Amino acid sequence: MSLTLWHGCNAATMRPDSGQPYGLIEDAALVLDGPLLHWVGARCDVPVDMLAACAEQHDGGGALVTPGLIDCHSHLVYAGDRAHEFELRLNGATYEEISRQGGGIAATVQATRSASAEELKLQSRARLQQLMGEGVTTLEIKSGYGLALAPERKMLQVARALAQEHALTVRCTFLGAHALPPEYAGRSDAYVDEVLRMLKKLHAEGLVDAVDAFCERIGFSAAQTRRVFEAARELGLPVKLHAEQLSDSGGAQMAASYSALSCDHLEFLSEEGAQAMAKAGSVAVLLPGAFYFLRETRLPPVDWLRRHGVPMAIATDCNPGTSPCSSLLLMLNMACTLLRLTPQEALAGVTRHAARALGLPDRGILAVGLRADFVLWDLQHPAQLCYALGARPANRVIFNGEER
Ligand code: DI6
Ligand code: FE
Repeated sequence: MSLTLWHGCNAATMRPDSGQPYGLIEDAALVLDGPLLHWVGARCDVPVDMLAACAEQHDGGGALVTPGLIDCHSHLVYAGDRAHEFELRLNGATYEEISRQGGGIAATVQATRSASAEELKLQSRARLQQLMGEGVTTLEIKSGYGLALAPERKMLQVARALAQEHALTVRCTFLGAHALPPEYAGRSDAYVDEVLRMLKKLHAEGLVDAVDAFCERIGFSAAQTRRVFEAARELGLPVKLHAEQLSDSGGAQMAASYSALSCDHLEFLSEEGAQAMAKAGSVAVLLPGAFYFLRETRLPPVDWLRRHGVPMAIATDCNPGTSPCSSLLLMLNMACTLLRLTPQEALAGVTRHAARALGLPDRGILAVGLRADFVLWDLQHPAQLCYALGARPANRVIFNGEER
């Protein structure tokens, strides 16, 4: 057995059971067996025979180690941007007015449909590499700017191709029920029929890891969302939901009844919704970028989520309309300043709880038997990751046991 030792570091393991804030271990050692963590603890406690079996040794130089960061909600694959719309909004137009005039999601759908796969990949790659530069090792990417079979397939294929070309894990979520495409105007139930057909085909092609929907006044009703979830259940796919972002439509309770991995946004979540999520084990994914960019004033009910023990994750929601952002570290800061999470909660939100929001129990904390995905930061304390605005602390990333 050939092992690898990483030492000379302080490890924020993010283990909830360690009794230390951030699961912190000072002067830590991590022993890797290939792509997996074989031993994690204080340097002075590494068993002597194990140390002798470590063919390779790396000195972290006093770095702070965290689990690889996980962005569990993004719409990273899209074409074009909506800076013009941003300008219109600042000149007084509302998000809903713009979308009625053919802007909004429809504008990105048009741009994404007309882009070649190569062009779409090129534009998306820049965003993906920005996330990777901040220590992201697992990323969720949703479809939902194609809204027809061929362009939805193109988006998911681009997401899979990006995963092939980079050292990170990408999970692909089918979001066919994101918006009503113009050719189905006034026929939303017929479009949901089409969503079900697309889902079956794209799943058969191996392009779908989970299913999402936008349950909202300007999206799909709870009844329509149910149909999508029923289809996902038949295929054995987990579900998640854009819920209670602009109004309370009871989406969270409904999603919880399908044991949703997560409910996301949640500014208008009711206490009953929070209780239902707790019971189902669904994660609350909070998206401070969209909250900020839309200048929302209604905060997600963090106190209820805490009280009922709903795990909270934080993600970028990277998308051209409501969160044009590819910085997960900035989201950590905003989760603290805007949503009032503690730095420890925020960091759990991009590690342990984000892993759970993706149904990936093999990562998100530094513990024996889990993946060796971790980041060595040139920092002294984990709160520094949440504190600085727009900083990108120097880091080295170990993915799947190897430095990338
Ligand atoms: N909620 C959002 O905030 C984004 N999608 C969604 O379901 C908005 C996407 C866009 O405006 O392009
Ligand atoms: Fe989103």
